[in-house]
Amino acid sequence: MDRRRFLLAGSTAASLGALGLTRVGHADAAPTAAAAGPRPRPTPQQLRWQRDELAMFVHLTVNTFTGKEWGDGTESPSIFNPRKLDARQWTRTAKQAGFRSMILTAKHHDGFCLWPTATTKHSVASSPWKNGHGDVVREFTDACRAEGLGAGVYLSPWDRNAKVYGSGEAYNDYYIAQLTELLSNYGKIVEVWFDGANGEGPNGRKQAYDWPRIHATVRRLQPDAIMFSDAGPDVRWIGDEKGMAGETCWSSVDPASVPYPGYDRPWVGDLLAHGDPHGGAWRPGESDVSIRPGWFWHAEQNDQVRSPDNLMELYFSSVGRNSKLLLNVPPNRDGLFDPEDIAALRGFTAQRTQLFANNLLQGASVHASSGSSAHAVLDANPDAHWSAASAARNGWLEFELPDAIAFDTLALGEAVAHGQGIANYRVEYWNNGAWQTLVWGTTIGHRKLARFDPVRTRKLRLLLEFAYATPRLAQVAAYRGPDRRYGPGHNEK
Ligand code: FUL
Repeated sequence: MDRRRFLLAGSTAASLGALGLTRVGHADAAPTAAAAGPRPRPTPQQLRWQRDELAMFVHLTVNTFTGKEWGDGTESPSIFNPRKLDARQWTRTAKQAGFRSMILTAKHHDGFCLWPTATTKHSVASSPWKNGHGDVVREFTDACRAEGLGAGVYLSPWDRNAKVYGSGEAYNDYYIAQLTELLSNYGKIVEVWFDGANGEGPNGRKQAYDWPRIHATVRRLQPDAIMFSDAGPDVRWIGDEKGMAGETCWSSVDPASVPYPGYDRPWVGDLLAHGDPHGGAWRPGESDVSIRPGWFWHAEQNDQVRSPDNLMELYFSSVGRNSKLLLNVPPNRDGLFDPEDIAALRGFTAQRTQLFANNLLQGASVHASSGSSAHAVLDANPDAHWSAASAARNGWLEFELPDAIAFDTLALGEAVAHGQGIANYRVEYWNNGAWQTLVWGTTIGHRKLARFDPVRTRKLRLLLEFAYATPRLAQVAAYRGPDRRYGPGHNEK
């Protein structure tokens, strides 16, 4: 039985809402009133950000040397000495693995700054690394540019070292001064990461952050940078640190539902995972997760680096659910990525390259319910797309191949430059003289991936059962993985 259809049969209005569905009787139902207004669309910066699909996080600070995950701010800068630090090794690894940008923890919760800031002595300038003349942010941003990667910075709002933390304006001034240094002295910054973790400072006080001023500083100094936090404003946290976006995942949210970073309510995780089809703000989700159990390097975790298979799982549950994967790879005490992590990334890349090498639907004739350019969905170009007739809120695409193909993976993509509207779809394949359901799903968004036991067919169709706006598809692709699970001789359906 199709478990999700069963679920829907007994769904309450609230649970349907969480799935991004309204209680519609069948595929021809009229759009709801909410669909009538203008729907949000990405800015060019948000679109670029999502199309990158893969970004790499780099967690490095005094914790790398103490073995802690959260420093308490009392660490001596004298322990920071990543003797062989080579940011080009990080960026080469990221580039070869197909990542498009990197984000460095310029300052984590312990308050230690990886650049020689004028705001505090608690920085690399007080460390033995390069006799206090080093600047990790400089080496990192230069190395990103040398590999053609975007450079981003994480600047923890929570600071367990700054004496002014928790004092109101004085800390906001301090934080903005640090932000200003990072955004003024290191060239183009593509993403600024605001962590929602917000505890007490050294004096036991919590800080009220001046978010409007912080955001305005970023916009003024780096107008193209994407700002991340639970509450955006440009992209949102996906609500967990497991690399798992909701199976239903809208890029839109209601900004009032998560008013500030660190806003903690029981339902917030679900809201972030799923988004909101009626939300007025375009704020796609970023899935941050570490390649190891910790965010920072710990020797005892060297044998717990995720396998290439596991990284593929993460790819499917993040990028493959309309999110972006921000994968953390922490440098070791020498300031280098470990061979274990590099090997895992190589395996991950080899699997992706192999799996997505050939869209087996190339060569199919394509027919559509209405609209134009149906063939464009076979093209890898995300700007070329099929659009149904503008009043349509459902539709179908049918693919007929000259010869049967065997495949076990499907990739769908909406033309999200125009927004996200598809709420419900089904893929069927022609099997023994009848259409048979292969996949049933809710949202599509930038990219939706599905894996299943291999099937063999000459005909495939995609039924768009309900959309809040004119259905527009940029991609429909079928792939056959080098599937070790089934092996030769597996009896294909
Ligand atoms: C969390 C932090 O507390 C972790 O240490 C890590 O930086 C992660 C990416 O975000 O909120």
